[in-house]
Amino acid sequence: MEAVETASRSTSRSLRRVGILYDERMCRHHTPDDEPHPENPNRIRAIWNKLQSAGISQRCEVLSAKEAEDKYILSVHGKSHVDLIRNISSQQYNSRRNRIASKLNSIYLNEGSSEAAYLAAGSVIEVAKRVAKGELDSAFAIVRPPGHHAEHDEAMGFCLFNNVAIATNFLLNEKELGINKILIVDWDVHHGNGTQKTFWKDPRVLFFSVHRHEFGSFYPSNDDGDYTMIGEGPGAGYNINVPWENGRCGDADYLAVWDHILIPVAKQFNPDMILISAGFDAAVGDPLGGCCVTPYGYAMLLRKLMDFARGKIVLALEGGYNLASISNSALACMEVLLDEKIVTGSTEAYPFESTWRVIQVVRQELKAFWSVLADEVPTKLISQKAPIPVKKILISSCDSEAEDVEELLQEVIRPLSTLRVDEDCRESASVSWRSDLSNIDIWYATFGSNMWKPRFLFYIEGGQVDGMQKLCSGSMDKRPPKEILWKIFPHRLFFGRESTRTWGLGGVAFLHPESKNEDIVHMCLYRITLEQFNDVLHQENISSYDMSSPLFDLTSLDCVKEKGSINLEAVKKGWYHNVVYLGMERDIPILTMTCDLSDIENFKSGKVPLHAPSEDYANTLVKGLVEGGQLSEEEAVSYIKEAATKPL
Ligand code: X5A
Ligand code: ZN
Repeated sequence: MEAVETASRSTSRSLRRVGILYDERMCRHHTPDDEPHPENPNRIRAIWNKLQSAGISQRCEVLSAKEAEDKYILSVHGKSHVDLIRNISSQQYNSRRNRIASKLNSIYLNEGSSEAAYLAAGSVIEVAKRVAKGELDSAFAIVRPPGHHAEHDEAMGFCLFNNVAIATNFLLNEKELGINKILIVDWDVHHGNGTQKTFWKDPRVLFFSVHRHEFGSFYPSNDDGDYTMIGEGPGAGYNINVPWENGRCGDADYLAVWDHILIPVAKQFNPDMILISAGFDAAVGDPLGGCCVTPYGYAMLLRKLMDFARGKIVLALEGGYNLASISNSALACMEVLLDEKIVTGSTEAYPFESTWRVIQVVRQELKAFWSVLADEVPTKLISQKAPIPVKKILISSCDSEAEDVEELLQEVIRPLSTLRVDEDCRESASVSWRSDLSNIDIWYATFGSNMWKPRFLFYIEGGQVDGMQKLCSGSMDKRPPKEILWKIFPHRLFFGRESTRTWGLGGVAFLHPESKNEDIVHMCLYRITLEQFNDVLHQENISSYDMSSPLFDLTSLDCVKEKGSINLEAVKKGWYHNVVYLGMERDIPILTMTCDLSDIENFKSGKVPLHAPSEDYANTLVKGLVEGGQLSEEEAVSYIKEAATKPL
């Protein structure tokens, strides 16, 4: 029976047996109120749909997820962590879940999180086992939540269990599988801190991670991902970090690292199996990554690894937040696993000078352990470099680029013309209103934490500033404000509401929408486009509104000039849904966003509490005011204090 069935299928199936695992149950992990979040269920749905419509899944063995057994998870995580993740979705945690999540770094939890976490870990075990046994040649596990940031006792960076680390230990511990040496390649744009720590002293596992680092300022924002972190004791030399100094790295940079570090070392290490922490957030168009690896680039990176471990390769999804980019990248990888398209060619662009510098320091650091790294990289090669990125590095943890995705794609030759990022990675529905409103400038007048410029820039560029719990998606148009101006207005500043996700306990700033002569408020005005203003409004008033049409358009602008303020129905639950007109400055309207008059009544009656700001929040306001040059630190502190204590 079995033989007959296999034979009849083999016409459509690939000669190579490739496994693919997808399971809808992993979509049940999502934000509690379905607030928008980059790590959302649509990521794996998008990949799965793409692979189905491209006819890929039909040529693969399709597997469904299995929950990991605790004993396997415990090979990586502590008991208390496993207990927490197992129980977090149970009823008795209903009231505590959000509080627990808010204490963790970049984590949300809901009633589907436990099951998804167990399934993600179990799925990577499942495909890895089948590849190890030879039932499959290679496989891709389309899992979430991702895993590589999760540490022994800590969920972080959208990760609950470290899926790849758990599967790696599983393979090593099942002795009869005959897998004694494993190469983990982590090409997610973030450092795989959890995986690194798991195998820090373990020479059976060669952990290789290439990631944005920017001298410790890119997430997870510490020195763990530095090139000096090479492992310890018997594991010394078996941990290799390639830390980018800047964003915008693309195919040429990654390929140079492959050719001059990873591939030679892989040859010498000679792994029995390769696991790839396959995040696609270094892909062109990713909102968090700010890099520009094309699907063709990913195909090349994978192709070069297929020559090792007799092609026994498992890919496990990690990050990747642009649905079109991750789908196309995953498709390109699947075509490599199926070995049906020949991937050749070269990229036209050169690596950055910084890339060659990083390659050299990594080789220097590790040459005592890997003789293949001993030689100097030929000067002739190093002289082939792209200009240094022009954009200066702020405190930024995100560097999403000003250029358009299409423009970036022009930089590389794409031999596989079908494998390109669709135009609609700029989000399909929203089109014409954006170009219309992108030509209109307004002054966005800020009175809260947005007065501090680095903070405000995250609403434009995306990412999150240190100490901020919430991640900003940024604006679609990432051009910085054209001008900044400070001004005083006759309005009342006050603080209300009990706590926020971003700042914890304490009130946040509001502006009384009506003016009064005895009041003054210091405001920082940013000249941005009306399109950007819409994206800021959206981020300040988190809701499920999809931005297929603008929140505030030209008609609203006319209306607000006439009436003084306008309430935005689409985001009426947001705290800053009232747009207030503050006059003109050099023929450009000044707008701000705050609560509406009915909220003022509720604050006055005590129905909604007035509340002094937290220290962190107040400090951010002071920082903004002082950097803006309007007030001395002392004056700023007392200005905030007065606003926080004077009755409404
Ligand atoms: C798996 C992954 C990113 C976390 C970023 C938090 N995590 N700001 O890509
Ligand atoms: Zn990532």
